[in-house]
Amino acid sequence: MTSKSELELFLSLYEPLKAQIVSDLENFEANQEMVERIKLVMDYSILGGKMNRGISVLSTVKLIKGESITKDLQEKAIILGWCIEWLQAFFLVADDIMDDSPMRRGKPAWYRNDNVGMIAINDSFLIESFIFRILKIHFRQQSYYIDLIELFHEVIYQTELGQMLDLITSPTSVNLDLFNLDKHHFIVKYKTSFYSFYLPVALALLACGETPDSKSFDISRDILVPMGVYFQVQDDYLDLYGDVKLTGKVGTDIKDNKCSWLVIKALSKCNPEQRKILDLHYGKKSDEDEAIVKKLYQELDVQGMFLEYANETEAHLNNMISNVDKSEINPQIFYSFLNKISHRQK
Ligand code: GPP
Ligand code: MG
Ligand code: MG
Ligand code: MG
Repeated sequence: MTSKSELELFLSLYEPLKAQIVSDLENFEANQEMVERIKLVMDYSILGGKMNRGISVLSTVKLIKGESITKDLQEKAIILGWCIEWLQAFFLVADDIMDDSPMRRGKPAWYRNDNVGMIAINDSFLIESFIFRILKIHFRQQSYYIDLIELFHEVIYQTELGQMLDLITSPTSVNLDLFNLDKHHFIVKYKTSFYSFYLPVALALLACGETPDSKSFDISRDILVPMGVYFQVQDDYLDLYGDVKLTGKVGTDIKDNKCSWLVIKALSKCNPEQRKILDLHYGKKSDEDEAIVKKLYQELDVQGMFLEYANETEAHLNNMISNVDKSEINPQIFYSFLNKISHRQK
């Protein structure tokens, strides 16, 4: 569990960082209209999420350094955490356009607002740039500045590659033969794991003075990437079975013809008649078609298959963590990530 004071500490830097972005805009001759718009975009798209990714940089730094954490290091960890939250907002604003999603964090997706629409594409680019402005302001003098920049660029590239395969595997003309578990694995590993799970720990390690050639980065990647895959399979599950009041979003995977874990499991179990139903109704835009697919999933007990997968995967991840060499990195870091997502509802 994240202690309240840790969350409060994290939140307390939001307004100061926003103010720094705003004052940095003076260097670019931004007028008042632009400043007001940027504040609005930020508040709308950055706040209101779980903020697990952002807070976890500080929690990880604490687990690495123990009592010896300085005020300066604490602040740096929080700033890096906010950079992940900006990264997440940059991706989500764009992803909701691409996925035609109506809702995000309990509100209309940003692009759905009056006078926004496709301007949201540029807004998402701007949110990405805020990351690099903040890194420049706060980390330019650090020996690991270039490592931070390279890490963000690499993770953004990985995420975009995953997003590309997600999108080209869900064309408007449905062909379920395109889907398989290997493809799904690549998609979710790249579109989610690196930025959501590996990045917070890698940032914490850099802030604590580890160099990228240290074994701790490899150990972290080996555990956090499969954990991120599990997290995205949970997301695929919640897309259909989650409670909107908890997830804050309305699922679109069936209508969007997505290569979701659920459809792959249904395909692996269905008989020829059931396959015909899927061919006919998957990836269609109507609620009726979506309901037919959902009913078929129920017949095939896709939820049962997910539950079995979740139990097995959590056991496997726990086992991997129990084998971590404690002299290289504190395994508590990984237990803490797993605890936050274990059988999650949101
Ligand atoms: C989650 O996919 C992946 C992302 C949000 C990464 C997007 C990457 C870009 C380069 C824009 P998802 O569509 O299943 O997420 P959600 O269910 O939250 O819409
Ligand atoms: Mg989406
Ligand atoms: Mg998507
Ligand atoms: Mg999803």
